[in-house]
Amino acid sequence: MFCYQCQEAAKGTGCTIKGVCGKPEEVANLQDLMIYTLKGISVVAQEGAKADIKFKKADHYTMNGLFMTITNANFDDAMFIEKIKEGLALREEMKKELSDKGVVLNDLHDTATWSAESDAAIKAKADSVGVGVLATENEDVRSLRELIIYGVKGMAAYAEHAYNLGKENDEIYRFIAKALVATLDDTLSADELVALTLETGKYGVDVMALLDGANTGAYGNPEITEVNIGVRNNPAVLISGHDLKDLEQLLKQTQGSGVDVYTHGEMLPAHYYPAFKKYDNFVGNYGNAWWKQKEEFETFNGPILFTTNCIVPPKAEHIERIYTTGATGYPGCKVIVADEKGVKDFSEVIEHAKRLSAPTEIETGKIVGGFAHAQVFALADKVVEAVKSGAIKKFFVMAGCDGRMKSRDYYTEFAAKLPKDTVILTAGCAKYRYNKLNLGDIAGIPRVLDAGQCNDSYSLAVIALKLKEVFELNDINELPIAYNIAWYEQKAVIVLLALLYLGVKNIKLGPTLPVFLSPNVAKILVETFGINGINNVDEDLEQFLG
Ligand code: FSO
Ligand code: SF4
Repeated sequence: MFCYQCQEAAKGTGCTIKGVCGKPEEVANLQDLMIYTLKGISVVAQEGAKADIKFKKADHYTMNGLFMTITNANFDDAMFIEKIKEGLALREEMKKELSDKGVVLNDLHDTATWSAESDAAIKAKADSVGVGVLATENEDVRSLRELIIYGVKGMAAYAEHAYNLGKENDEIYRFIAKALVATLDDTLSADELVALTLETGKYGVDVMALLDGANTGAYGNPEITEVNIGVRNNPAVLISGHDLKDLEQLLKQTQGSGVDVYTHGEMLPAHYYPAFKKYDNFVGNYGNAWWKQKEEFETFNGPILFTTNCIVPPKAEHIERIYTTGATGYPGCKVIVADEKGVKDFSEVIEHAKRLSAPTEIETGKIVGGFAHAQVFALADKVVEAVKSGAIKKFFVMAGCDGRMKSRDYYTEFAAKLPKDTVILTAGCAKYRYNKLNLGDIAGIPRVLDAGQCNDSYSLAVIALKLKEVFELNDINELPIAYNIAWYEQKAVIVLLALLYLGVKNIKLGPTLPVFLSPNVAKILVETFGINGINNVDEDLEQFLG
């Protein structure tokens, strides 16, 4: 195996024996074969596109397959083998349809022609492509190809949440296919791949806008909300991940059952949506960011439902109360599959909760959030006034991911040391590094404004663009907004590319720069966009405020 797609890649170079995330070699290789298969399907889909033939099934298959390979989403080798078999059959169906319509397919790449009947043959193929990343010898080309693939993985994840709410954008699917095929093209120059990277960012903006519209269209605009972090004395289900449609179905099905529902990790912002407030068993948020789940699942006592990453390989005794759905999976954990109408039956999870104890309290109190674009626009007068009067000197966008590395203590320290006339704009699980610090408020505006999940970084961009308009500036970079972003996995990659596409400069990215950036590609990002790594809190504060 060779994997270097996340911030925790071993030794700052890549995982080669087993993932730091817990991904075994066999699964890593199958994930690479999954991507290989998706490239082949995209090759055929592209041929179809030339003849104006669309393959809706392939669009959805590709979206889900990409999502399954995101860090901490799916550790189940059997699920990958099934999915790959499904993909090979789909690819052959697509070819048949094309040939029936008179499209001649010549000289197809191996990704579009390989086949395997048995599980053993699939595993053998997986082992042969399992270091596929390194097969691209030129390190700059490899770096750009992988940067594009990781961006597209994040894009697919967001597209799938929107799709679950009935919202799609065919152009996004077309781009995903185009991008995957481009990573097979040895004739593309580094400059062309750089251009494609920026184009990935454009579709990153589009997909986040699509998901924002899907979420707010279905559940209303997030509004200022106090979220309880304590517990009640009923049995309960803990729901994690980002999928609001899954949450809605769980809430409906738990009504009147005596079972409560709590959010974990990235599901916290669900509390900000008006539509979920009517459920009186939707009690609060339990615990912190994804990487603390082992301890927190121990004390939660009830069943846990994963709707997306981040899954940490569970303790053996927790496996029987962990359920997965959507793109997620872990060997031994029950999978809840949707029917053709997208309906999921969570009765087994709810019945399971009834047999177990109520959660053990680990903290008490409340956290405040709900500052997505509409809520901030509603407060715009107050915010603009505070900036004009000098009460707010600067905003710090501290969006992104949390992670287990000690070096991330930096973000807690940075938030705590920020001058009192600054405001943090956050989104994603990065917020858990400082959302319980009680940083106070400025004239009634909390000093930590949480817009929501990592995809709601879109809101932060919309807010910045609005402020640019209000202050009549020519460039988004003239605003008193600084960017100190933490990344972990591939959704953060698409968020970053989206910000670059919108023209945001001088982003500080940490706790370490992606190891998949070759020195030359990193240099381009530094020179073109001013991207830079973190140093230490005091020096960085001086650089930002100086
Ligand atoms: Fe966090 Fe995990 Fe949302 Fe990521 S839960 S790390 S960027 O999956 O998706 O912010
Ligand atoms: Fe390593 Fe990250 Fe890949 Fe897991 S996802 S194998 S931790 S680089």
